[in-house]
Amino acid sequence: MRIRVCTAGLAGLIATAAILLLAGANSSALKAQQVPAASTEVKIDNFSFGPAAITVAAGTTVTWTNRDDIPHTVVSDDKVFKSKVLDTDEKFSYTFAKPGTYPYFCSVHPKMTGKVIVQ
Ligand SMILES: [Cu+2]
Repeated sequence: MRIRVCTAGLAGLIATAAILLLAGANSSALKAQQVPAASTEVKIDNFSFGPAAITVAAGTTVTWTNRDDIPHTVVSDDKVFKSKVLDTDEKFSYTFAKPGTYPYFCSVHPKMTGKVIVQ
């Protein structure tokens, strides 16, 4: 599952790069436009967040999906975001507007930790 997500993210980056290259010398107008809102996924499986640490651009929406057969939560150390208890296949999303480092954990299993770095 992690590989599929990473591949999708890479494909998006390649597509973006290709568009910028195709735009050529007159790319300034294109660059002035905002890139569509990005999103990325974190899987919760086997009592861990995968990837445990991700780096995203400001404005990115991160979606956590519980692939475990155990309930988990996604709770920011600094109380920036807090999911309800996620049962199997339930999701939680949060959009990171501001740059910073956002450590988080599972309140059911506090040894489960991860972080989102927003640039
Ligand atoms: Cu948990």
